Amino acid sequence: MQTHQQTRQTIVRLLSSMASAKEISQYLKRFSQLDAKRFAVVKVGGAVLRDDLDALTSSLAFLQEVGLTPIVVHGAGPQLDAQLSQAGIEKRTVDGLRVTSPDALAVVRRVFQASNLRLVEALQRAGARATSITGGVFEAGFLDRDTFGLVGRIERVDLSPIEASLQAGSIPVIASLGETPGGQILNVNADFAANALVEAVQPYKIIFLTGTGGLLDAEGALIDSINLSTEYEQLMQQPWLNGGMRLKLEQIKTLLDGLPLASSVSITRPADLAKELFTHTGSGTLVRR
Ligand code: X2W
Repeated sequence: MQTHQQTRQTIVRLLSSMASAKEISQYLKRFSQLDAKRFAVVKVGGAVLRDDLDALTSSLAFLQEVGLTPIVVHGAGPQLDAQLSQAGIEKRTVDGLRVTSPDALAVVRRVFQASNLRLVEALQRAGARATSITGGVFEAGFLDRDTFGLVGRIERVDLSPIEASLQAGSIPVIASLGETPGGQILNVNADFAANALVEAVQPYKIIFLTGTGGLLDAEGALIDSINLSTEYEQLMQQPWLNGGMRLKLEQIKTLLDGLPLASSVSITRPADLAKELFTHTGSGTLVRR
């Protein structure tokens, strides 16, 4: 685990190796003119929490240091797979979503709490201020109870816990659990949660942090940009586009369709986040409408 000092050193080294000070300061100046409370929504996949926590906390702590406190929402897919299997609960998914029984939900809640705390504590150790938010944001209804069980579709987003955190200069770290008005907790796919947050916050930057660092083509090479208006139909027909990526691309399309034309989504890895935000060349996959 990195200390605050190590975090700063890592970031300084990273930035100086990839961009000129002039380039970075241009971006910092541009970003400082934006409303800092809606700079970015960053979705962190469970695989990133598991495999890349140091780079993740360094990158998020850096954004906070330069006054661009991100809004973070995270999943816990691989952690859930592991803990559910340990509890003897068989995995079943339909259309990429986990069918969630009452027994499974108990594990889901515990794993989300633990993953959330792990990230918050890692951020604090890296010198960042971070607030754990594991409820009170996503009001949800049942997606389709017969098919999925205790899985939610977000119907309303309450931004007040997020605003309170940002007001205090603290990174809101939000778990993708929903709750019905009647108080039933529901399992929500973290990409869905990120999309609902984006619609509510209307951030300048939408960032998905994944283990792969972007969308990969048939040969496993990074696709550095996708223009949905000309490439979407063709991409969706590719046999190599796997279920997870297909779902992600579909959701990004739905998301961007509801946002201003200039909006874009970046899919990158934690170590490349600063490069994506502060350099002309960027990193990962940039998806535009
Ligand atoms: C997801 C929630 C976790 C998630 C699940 O149970 O796996 C549903 O499928 P990642 O790591 O971002 O994939 N929920 C309903 O989305 O985590």
